[in-house]
Amino acid sequence: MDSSTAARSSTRAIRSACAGPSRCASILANLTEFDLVNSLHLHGDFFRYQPTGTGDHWEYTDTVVQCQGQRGVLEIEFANTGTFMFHAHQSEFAELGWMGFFEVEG
Ligand SMILES: [Cu+2]
Repeated sequence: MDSSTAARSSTRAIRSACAGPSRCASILANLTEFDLVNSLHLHGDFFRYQPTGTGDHWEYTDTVVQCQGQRGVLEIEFANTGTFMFHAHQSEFAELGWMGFFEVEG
């Protein structure tokens, strides 16, 4: 899979269907085969990120960069309702459509 393949499956809105109305946790993994590095950037809020999903180290950020096969746990606790864009932070991937939206409902 490359970024354009990943993009085709990522342009849909993701509704917050997690435990609370504004908190989402998921595994973020770079499973692209031909792109050495990929990233995720969130607009309008920050999130907690735990590299590899192990240990006690958490980052508080709005951007994560992952090499091939890298993964981590991502927790977003939205402070507000609304539509929040996320996209790859490489312009060429975003231009291919690697972007989507979290629809956060109250
Ligand atoms: Cu942006």
